[in-house]
Amino acid sequence: MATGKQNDTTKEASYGASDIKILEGLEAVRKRPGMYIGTTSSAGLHHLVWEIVDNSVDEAMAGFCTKINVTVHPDNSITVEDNGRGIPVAKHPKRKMPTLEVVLTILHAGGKFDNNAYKVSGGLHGVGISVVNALSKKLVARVKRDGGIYEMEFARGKTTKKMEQVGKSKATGTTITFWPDDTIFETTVYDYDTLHDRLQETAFLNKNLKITLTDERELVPRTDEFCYAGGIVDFVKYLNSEQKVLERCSQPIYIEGKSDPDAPFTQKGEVEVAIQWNQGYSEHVMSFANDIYTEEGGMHLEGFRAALTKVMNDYARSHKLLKDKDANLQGNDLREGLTAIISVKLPDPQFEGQTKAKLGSSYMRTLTNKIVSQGLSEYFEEHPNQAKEIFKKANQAARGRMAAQKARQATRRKGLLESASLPGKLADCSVRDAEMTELFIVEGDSAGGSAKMARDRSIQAVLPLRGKILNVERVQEHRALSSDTIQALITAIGTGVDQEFDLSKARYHKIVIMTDADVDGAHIRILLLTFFYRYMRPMIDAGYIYVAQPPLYQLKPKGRKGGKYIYTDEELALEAAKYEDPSRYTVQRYKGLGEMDPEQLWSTTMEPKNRILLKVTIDDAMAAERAVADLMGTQVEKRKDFIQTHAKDVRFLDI
Ligand code: 0RA
Repeated sequence: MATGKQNDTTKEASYGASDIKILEGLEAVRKRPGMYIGTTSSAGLHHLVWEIVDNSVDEAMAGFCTKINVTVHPDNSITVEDNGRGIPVAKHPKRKMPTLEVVLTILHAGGKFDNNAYKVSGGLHGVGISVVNALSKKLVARVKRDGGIYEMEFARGKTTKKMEQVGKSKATGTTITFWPDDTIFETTVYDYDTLHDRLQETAFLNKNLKITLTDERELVPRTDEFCYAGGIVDFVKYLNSEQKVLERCSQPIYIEGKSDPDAPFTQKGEVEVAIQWNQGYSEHVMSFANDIYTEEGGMHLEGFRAALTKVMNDYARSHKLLKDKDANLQGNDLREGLTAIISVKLPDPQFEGQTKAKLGSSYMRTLTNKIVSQGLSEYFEEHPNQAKEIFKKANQAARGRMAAQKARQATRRKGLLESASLPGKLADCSVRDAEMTELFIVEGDSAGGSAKMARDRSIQAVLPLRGKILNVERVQEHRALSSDTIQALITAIGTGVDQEFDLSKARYHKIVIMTDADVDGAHIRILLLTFFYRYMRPMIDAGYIYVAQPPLYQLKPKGRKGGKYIYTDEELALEAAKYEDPSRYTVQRYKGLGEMDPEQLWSTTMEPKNRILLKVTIDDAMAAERAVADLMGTQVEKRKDFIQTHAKDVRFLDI
């Protein structure tokens, strides 16, 4: 085990507490992978790719790299190739081995030896590429640098082939191929969409950086190429691509700025913001620090919001654009239909919060506020026509807010949002302990009838919904809340919504969405999920929302009673293959819950010991927000299309 620091540059000093890790070898990583990559699940498997790519992106941020290629090979090994400077190959002054070997075999030596101002891997992720090496059953590194091509191989963090020169080249760059260790990871199968979305996001955040993703596991390899000359402006356009934007505002507002040139290291930073309003009602603001998605927001987001509210109220007042001269527009009014990306860079970002996804560096609030305030006032002064349209929307939002407040007060007076008067349609259960009880939300009266007969009435309640529920993304809050179906839902659940939401008042700890396995069922499910996402998000966070899985088929052997329930098409193929001869069995397809008798519905879908429930979690906020917008936005045709083609696919809420 090494003592003291791995290298003696000043940069390492800023790692502070994490210096302790330097004392450990790669064995520690293999013993406790979770400490280094969070988890050994699929998320951890993908983390290996981010770790390498982040290093390549650092090269790009420092101005040395323009291209990153990521390839998934048929055996789920991964190659990441970049045209950066290449990992140094010269002998390391302290360690008497090639620097390449140091970087790959010694923990935390991944931190660059130079002084790039901003690093992706400088923050919470930056465990170093040695961690990828430790968790790979094999890794091959190939470096072009100093006129040569060099290669070196490892297995589970140990050198298996010393570095050797294998050719000559005037180019520079690094190519890492690794085979994740299947004795460590729960799965070694890479998910294309996960790689796609993250790499696309990285490309948006790094203007003109060209990233390609190739999947060689397909018969015909699939390739996607991401390169955005507009950077985060293109990101905002992309997020709004399924929405109608304000008519005169087809070009997002772009603002950038940086700290004073003489600011000390601890106060340095750059801020980039892109803003565009659409005609919808929800807010889609995403913030990043050094390319890391700050899901919990933080100082940069606070600075942005404060600037937006202040500048817009000042402008509106001085240009007589306020409907009510005395009342300010509230932040919420200004952010209705707002899509924005806030991307900041800083040398030593501090992350805090539950998932370390909140930027804590407080000077970034002041800096972001200052830069956004200046940029936004300039924009409004120079674009009075756009300003008029934006403020018209904000005034409408303010009016909607006041109407919603009235509607809520009225409903509260009627006691509708309280659990006092439960909806007539609800067949409640007898047990009152919410931890034990379940509410089945069922599509249609007939399936509702079956479910009521089938259920265990002590702990299972049933709420049939008539017809489609309102698309809450497309209407303002006061309309959503005055819909009968939605009121029934809110009342039955008991928590209230929005500011009044109170998780402890939930009348059931399992809310089970049970819809038909067809396009209409999928549509209703998506609408319900959108409702929960917008108005009762803590229910999702608490793990209270589920989707039932009714069987799609029943396969019956000829001449025998009973049969096997089948839940997926893959399973059907597997089961049918056991018979070979199609004349020996029949397949019944269940199109709707109503086709099952109560006994069948109970044993296949509702009975706790047999059923399959899928828990709804929000894993990827970007995918969720985007899918909700895609599906629920103002463009009806696209929505129909999407629902037809993705009828069974509700992965956007990572079910
Ligand atoms: C150590 C030092 C330098 C660059 C790198 C590592 C480096 C690592 C990776 C991982 C993937 N691609 C990479 N590219 C570069 C600085 C090199 C210099 O000062 O010339």
